[in-house]
Amino acid sequence: MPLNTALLSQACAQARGLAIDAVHKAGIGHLGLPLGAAEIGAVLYGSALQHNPDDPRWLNRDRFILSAGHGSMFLYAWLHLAGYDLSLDDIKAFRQLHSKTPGHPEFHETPGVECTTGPLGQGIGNAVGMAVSGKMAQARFNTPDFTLFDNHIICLAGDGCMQEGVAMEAMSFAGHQGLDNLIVIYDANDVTLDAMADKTQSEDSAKRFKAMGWDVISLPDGHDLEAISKAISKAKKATSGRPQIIIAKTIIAKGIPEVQGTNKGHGEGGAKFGEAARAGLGLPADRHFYVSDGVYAYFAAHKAKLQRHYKKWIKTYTAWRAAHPEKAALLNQRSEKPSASALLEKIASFPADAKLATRAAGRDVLQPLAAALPLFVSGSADLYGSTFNYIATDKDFEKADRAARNIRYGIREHAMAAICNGIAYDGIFRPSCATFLVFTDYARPAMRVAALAKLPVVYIYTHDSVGVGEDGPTHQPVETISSVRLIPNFDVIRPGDPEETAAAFAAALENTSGPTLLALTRQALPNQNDIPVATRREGTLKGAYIAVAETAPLERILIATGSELQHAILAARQLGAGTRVVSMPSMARFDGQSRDYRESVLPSSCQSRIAIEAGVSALWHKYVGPQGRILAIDRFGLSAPFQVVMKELGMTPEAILAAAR
Ligand SMILES: Cc1ncc(C[n+]2csc(CCOP(=O)(O)OP(=O)(O)O)c2C)c(N)n1
Repeated sequence: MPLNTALLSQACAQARGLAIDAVHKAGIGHLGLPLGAAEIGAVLYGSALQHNPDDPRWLNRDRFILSAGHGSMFLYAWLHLAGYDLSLDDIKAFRQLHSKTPGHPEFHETPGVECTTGPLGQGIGNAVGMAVSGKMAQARFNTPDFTLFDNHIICLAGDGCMQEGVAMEAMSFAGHQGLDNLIVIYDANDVTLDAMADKTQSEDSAKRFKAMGWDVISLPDGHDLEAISKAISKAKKATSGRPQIIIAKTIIAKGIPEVQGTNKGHGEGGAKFGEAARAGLGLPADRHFYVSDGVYAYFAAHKAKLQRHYKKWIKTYTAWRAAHPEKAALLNQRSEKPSASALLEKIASFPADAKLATRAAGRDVLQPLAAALPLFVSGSADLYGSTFNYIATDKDFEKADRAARNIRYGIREHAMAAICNGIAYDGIFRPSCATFLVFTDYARPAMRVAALAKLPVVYIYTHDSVGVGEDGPTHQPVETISSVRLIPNFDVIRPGDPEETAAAFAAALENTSGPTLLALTRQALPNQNDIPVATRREGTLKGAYIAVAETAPLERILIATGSELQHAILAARQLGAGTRVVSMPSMARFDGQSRDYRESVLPSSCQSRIAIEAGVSALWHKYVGPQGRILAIDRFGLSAPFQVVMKELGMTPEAILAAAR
């Protein structure tokens, strides 16, 4: 069908008008992208995207990701026109409290918004993650007789995204993996926020993308509806086995002559010329937030057409379910919430005399869990040999094997975390990934978004303290654990022995409303065999529990996590019958328990408390109170064998005894 360019041009003018009016009303926002990329929006939502506005989570929809999240009014205007559940009133409430149109797009808040974006570059990582998820879904669910998944992932990104390291990490990974279900549209308007882009960039982007294994489609006029349509259709039909990037030359803030094509057009600066701009666009002076009947009618007819295609797919899906009930059951598992106690039943208890690092316990625990949860996928940033989270019965995810569940990310921690977010947004597979805990700092921006967007990503981060030993302070996290504990909606679990590790993994997989970080040791720890297995497992699920109970009136409480649990238990034996040991693998889980439970573990009548953890003292004040003592490491570590480092920095039973006395 030929493109209805006359109508789509009107839609562009009206989408521009919605952005001008919304930004003007809010007094803040970004006009540059919604105006500069209006024609791209018109082609996507008016023709190219395979979607159904009435079923925004349709499994086989094209995913559209606005990586340049500051241009949120672009998305809101086109979602409204396309017929999503987003009214003109919602657009009038742009950036207001509890609106469906927040400053930057937020997952869960607006139908049709696939990802929370705004931190530049993240969306490209998310799109790559969705492309991975799409490839896995094709391999696991398409059959010779039925094609369930044939959708594309389309991402709109600007110069800002392209300048970010995470985008280049992710694009390099996508090129290597040959993710040909991925299309990036580069809104190359040569403008960023402060200045023209040539102040800060001069590379030949096309050559760079080609060198990374992408096909580059040049679009010299990103306002030519026919040309945009041809470029997207060429990208969708490409058979090269490579991801596609369309470099679209656009004019930022097109439609506001006073600022267009300059960095003054990026933000709300153009809004003061709004009335003249609206007149220039042919919009009625007396009707703001204007959409013509003709434009609504076009999109209504287009939606009806999309729905015919959708209904055909539903028929295919129904027949597929009947023909492949085992695959259908597997696909259904995506919306099941695993129960930690049921998962723990799959994990045999460790031998009483086991002495192993919690990373090694993690390896043993991961295998039955991966068997129980076939949609669970693993990954490591070139450290499987140390993080031990390879699914042993599975293979490497690669071009020739898209069903495999181990993803080798290379040394790209930030992209790894952003790609995991993409997999999690997609909601079919359950992503986990691994590196050394200290390299949280390389992945943190994406980890923060995971918490904000309530994504159930599991981080299996090992080498969790100065117990790393000889690699020295560059590799020894001290502030890292506490810094992640500070992120809202983020569970951090630092288990102290193999059974606590089993429960930590089960807890992480049970949590489907946010991320969980598992902090695991490099060095071996004894199995705390004097404490019943059930006590350690159930106690870990609660975040903290009484590991060793006092046998006389309570005199003092020792609180420990991870590798320091063993020291607290040894010290308690010497301190006598009035000493209690509390193991606290997860502050967040403990804080979520009832007041009665918390009081039963840490009774307010006992203020004589000592906390010990091989990390900064930061959050421990809350648990030991003003009269308590904290044995912590408020400095960087040391390069030496781990026993020497631990002793030098006071992580010993003797140090606890000295503090107690
Ligand atoms: C990680 C990150 N750094 C900085 C910002 C603030 N910021 C928002 S938009 C922008 C400029 C982006 O330029 P570009 O992608 O070219 O967008 P355009 O000017 O074309 O709208 C900046 C620096 C941000 N959102 N995220």
